[in-house]
Amino acid sequence: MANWLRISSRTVANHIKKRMNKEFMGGAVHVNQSSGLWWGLNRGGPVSDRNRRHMDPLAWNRATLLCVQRFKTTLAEKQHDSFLSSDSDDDNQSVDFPGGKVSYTSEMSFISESSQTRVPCYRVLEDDGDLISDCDFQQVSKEDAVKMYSNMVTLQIMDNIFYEAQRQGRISFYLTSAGEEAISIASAAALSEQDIILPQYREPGVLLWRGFTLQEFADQCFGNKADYGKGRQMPIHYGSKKHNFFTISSPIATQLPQAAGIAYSLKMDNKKACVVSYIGDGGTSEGDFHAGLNFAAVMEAPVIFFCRNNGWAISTNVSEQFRSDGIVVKGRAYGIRSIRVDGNDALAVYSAVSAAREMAINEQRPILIEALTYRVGHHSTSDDSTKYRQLDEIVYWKKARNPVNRFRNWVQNIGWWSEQQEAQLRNSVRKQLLEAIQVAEKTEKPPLSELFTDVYDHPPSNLEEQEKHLRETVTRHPKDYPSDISV
Ligand SMILES: Cc1ncc(C[n+]2csc(CCOP(=O)(O)OP(=O)(O)O)c2C)c(N)n1
Ligand SMILES: [Mg+2]
Repeated sequence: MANWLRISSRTVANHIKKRMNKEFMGGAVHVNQSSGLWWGLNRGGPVSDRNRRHMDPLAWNRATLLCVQRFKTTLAEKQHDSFLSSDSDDDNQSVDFPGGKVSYTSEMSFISESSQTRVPCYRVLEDDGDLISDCDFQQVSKEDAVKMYSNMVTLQIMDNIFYEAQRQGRISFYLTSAGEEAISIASAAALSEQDIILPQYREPGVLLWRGFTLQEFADQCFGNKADYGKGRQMPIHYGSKKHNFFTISSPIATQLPQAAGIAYSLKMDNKKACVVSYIGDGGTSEGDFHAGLNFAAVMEAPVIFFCRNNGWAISTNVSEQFRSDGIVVKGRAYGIRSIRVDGNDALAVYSAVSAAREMAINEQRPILIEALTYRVGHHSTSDDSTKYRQLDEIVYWKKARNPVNRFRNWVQNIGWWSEQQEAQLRNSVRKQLLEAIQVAEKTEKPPLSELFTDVYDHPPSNLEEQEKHLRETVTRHPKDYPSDISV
């Protein structure tokens, strides 16, 4: 990660193209150009039809049946019977414990803390957008590919404009998806609207894909009376019942055990849908990450845990966050099928999520996806990331490994996108956003009374006291509060 940008981004991209080992935060990872599925490795061999262009998740599932095992608790009486009757060689090699039979060994050997090679990273597109030959991927329709790319550009412009609005003091806070646009949008594209989303906070792209309007984003960020949260949450805490998108909650990882529970309810109702819960690399250090994965595995709940490993948890680098080979290896510890994917490759993310969704629903099981990527922006508007990381590192990811440029090259190379469309899209989105911001800014704030509703049926006396106190304060210091708040 040293000499980041002494050479031009194009040179860097070409240089990288020639290398099989890609740099991600936390070390180099071998890039797997075929199926690359971690669970694929478990079943004892590569995909037989290497030229297969269109993935057939069901066929893959059939191929994995051998490794789908659940260790059964041994009944005491069975243990006793087998102890009395057993004389086969096989039985001499293994021994029963609660949880099932295990083989034994007289050799004292500890399991190594890591394997010799890192789990490979599945990718479909080269850094310059060229399709890797002979790779397995889920074909995307022209309509969806154009929508994916248009949404990525929209997200970029939305981030720039809202970020500037925060710098101008018009909104109190903002957080961008820069560098991670492919993750939220390509994963959303691979899902059905019925799938339930439990986000962390860097996934507005999922909402964009599902049709949340720029006005709805602006209303939430400005906390006006059109905001579904009634102005009670910080900006970027979006939520939409209509789009099956749970409202973002600031405490990290709380969404994971909730996701396991919601997925279990889908299972009980025999729904053909799954839950998708996003989490950052930092979030995996929370107890809720482990509780969520364990619950989902034991209950065989149809949930995709999608970890965006972007190298940083605010100022904490992944090397200080965990000692393991990232997140993907943690799946196996919980009995969860897992894959590592290049999060800056929209086609790889789309393909992996499509396959994961099929498996989660058809086999009723959780799946873990670790997407390797990089947070190009500051953590939020409350952060200055140049205080703890090199500027040339940021520039390298922004230019040489940019997921939006990479996908654009692909759609443009196959003739689905043009320079003219690009210019039109950028102009139109920018105009729509500026209008949305103006409308949101002018829209009244929710009445003060709304601050105290929707939690208690009958508000307790201390809350009533606080409400009275707040009204008095606003009346006494009108200059310190927005003039359009009705007291
Ligand atoms: C339970 C909890 N602990 C700490 C925080 C403060 N906090 C907010 S974001 C963050 C870092 C999260 O990093 P990561 O999960 O990698 O997500 P990223 O910001 O990189 O997308 C922390 C520690 C919090 N919100 N909740
Ligand atoms: Mg992170």
